[in-house]
Amino acid sequence: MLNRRGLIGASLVGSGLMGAGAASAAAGSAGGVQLTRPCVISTWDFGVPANQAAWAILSKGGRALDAVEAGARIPEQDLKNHSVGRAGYPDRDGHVSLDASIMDEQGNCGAVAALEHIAHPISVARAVMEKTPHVLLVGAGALQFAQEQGFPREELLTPESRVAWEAWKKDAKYAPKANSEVGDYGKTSGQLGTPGGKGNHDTIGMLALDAQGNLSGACTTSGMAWKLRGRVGDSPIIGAGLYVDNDVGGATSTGVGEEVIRNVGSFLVVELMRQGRSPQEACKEAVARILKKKPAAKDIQVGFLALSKTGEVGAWSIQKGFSYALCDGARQDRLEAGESFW
Ligand code: SD4
Repeated sequence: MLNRRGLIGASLVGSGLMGAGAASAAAGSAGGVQLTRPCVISTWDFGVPANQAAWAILSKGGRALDAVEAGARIPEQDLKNHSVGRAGYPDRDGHVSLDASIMDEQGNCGAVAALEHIAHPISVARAVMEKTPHVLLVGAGALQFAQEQGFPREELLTPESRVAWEAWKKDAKYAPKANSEVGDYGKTSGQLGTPGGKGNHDTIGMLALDAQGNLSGACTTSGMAWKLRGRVGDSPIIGAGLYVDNDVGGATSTGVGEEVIRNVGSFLVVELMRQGRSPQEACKEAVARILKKKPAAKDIQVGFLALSKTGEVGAWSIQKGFSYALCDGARQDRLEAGESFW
C-alpha cells in the first residue's frame, strides 16, 4: 500500500490549489495537521469559502454549531456546485433530492433525507434537531415540515443541471447504476471528472471547534448523481456521514455513501479516536475496514475527515485526490491533500 501524501501535496502546490505556506503546516502525531482553537475544517475545495463563512462566526467567539450551519450553506447556494444544494445533479428521474445532517456539542442531532425543493437542507436539519422530538425526516414529510417552518419551496433543477441530466439519459438508457463513481468515473462521457475530484459528486462535511472548546459538525449533499429516486446516502445518517462526540472529536465522510453506511464510518472514526488513535490513524483504519470487508471497493472513492477535541486533523481516502480545507487563526483559505491508499 502506498502513502502518497508527498506526491499529492506536491501536485496541489504545483496546481496552485494549496495555500501559501501549506507545505510547512505543523504536523501533529501520526501525520495530522495540528490546528489551534477556534478552527474549522471541511471536505473538498469548496470547503475554502465555506470555512470563511464559518470563520466569521468562530473568530468572534461564536458557537461551533452556528459556524458549521453558516459554512454548509455556502456550497448549498452555489449554482456552480452540482453536488450540494440548489443546482445539484438530479436523480434518474430529474428530481433534485438532498440529504443533510447536523450535530452539536451535546450530542443533539437532526437530519433530512430525500428532501426536494428546499435550497438549504442543512438549516432544515437544524430545525429538525431543535424544534422536533425526532432526528430524521424524509421525503414528503421533510418538505412539509420545512414549509411549515417557513422555508420557501423552490425549483432546484437549474438549466445547466437539466442539460447534464438530459445528456446522461441519452446513453444511460434509464438503467439504474449503483453509483456514478464506479467504472471510469465519467472519463469516457467527460461528465463527471476524476474520482472524488472537482466536478464529481462530492459532499461538504464540516467540523468546527469553537473558542469555548465545543465541537459541532454538518454534512450536506445532493448525493449520487442520477441515483434511483428515493436513494439516501450516508450524509443524513448519524454515525455514517457525520458523528460528533464533544469528549473526543468529530468525523465526516464523502464518497460512495453505501460503503460508509455499511461500516458506520464516522462513528467508527470517533470511536477509534476515543481508544487512542490519532484522527489520521482513525481515518486510515476506517478506510482500511471498508477495503478489508469489500476489496472491490478499491475502485470507488470514500474519504474521511476528522477533528479531535484538541484541534488535530485527520484525512484519509481510498483514492488520491481527496482534498480538504482548513482554517484557524494562523491558517486561512488553505487547501490540503488527504492521504490515500491509491
Ligand atoms: C452520498 N456521500 O450520497 C454522498 C456523496 C458523495 O462524493 O460524497 N460523493 O453517498
